[in-house]
Amino acid sequence: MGQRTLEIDKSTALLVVDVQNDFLPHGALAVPRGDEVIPVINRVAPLFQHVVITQDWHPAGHLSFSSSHPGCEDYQQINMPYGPQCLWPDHCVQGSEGAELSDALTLPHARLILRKGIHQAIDSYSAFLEADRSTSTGLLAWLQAQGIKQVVITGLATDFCVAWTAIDAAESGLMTWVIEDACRAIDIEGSLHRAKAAMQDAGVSFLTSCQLHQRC
Ligand code: VGL
Ligand code: ZN
Repeated sequence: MGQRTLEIDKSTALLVVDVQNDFLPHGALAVPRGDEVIPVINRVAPLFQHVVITQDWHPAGHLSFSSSHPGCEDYQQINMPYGPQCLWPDHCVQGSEGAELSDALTLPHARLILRKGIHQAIDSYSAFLEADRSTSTGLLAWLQAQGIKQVVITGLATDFCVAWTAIDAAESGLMTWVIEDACRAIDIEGSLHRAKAAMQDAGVSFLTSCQLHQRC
């Protein structure tokens, strides 16, 4: 089986997914060891001409919050009109400190900060398509307008926003890579294992940051 190698060129974009205070240690929806992705992302970002940052950005009272469903608990699954939805602690509320990007990120050349999950009644793990699977964020059109054909994905969380973003990218025809050591997972009830299998099925490729630097 031929191992693909990543060549970073002007048609390649780095996506930095949801590296926000609420997903970091002590945050409202802390991803275990989520802070460890930051130095890796800071190290690889200068290799890319195009950098896009995403930001989970929910209105207060968002329907993905368990607090919006009396009697429900965090991490419980409920049925929404668009399908199953995991309920989360309140997180990444628009304008809150928890919703801010980590100030330890150094990405001065990033060109686009895309906010997602902005509709009260629709979640959006993916940076491309919201959870109703039909509302577009506009990211694909933006990338296409820049001539982007390949995306390299980093950030939080591997099993939710990174995975859904990677799967939608691959299914949109973009060559899609995930830098494994630049991501960390929430991992509830086998979610990481399922997400990795789904990414593989969609044709997503995996690599490590040291392969990318060609120093290992
Ligand atoms: C995320 C759960 C809820 C993520 C966002 O960024 O992976 N996970 N909202
Ligand atoms: Zn969210």
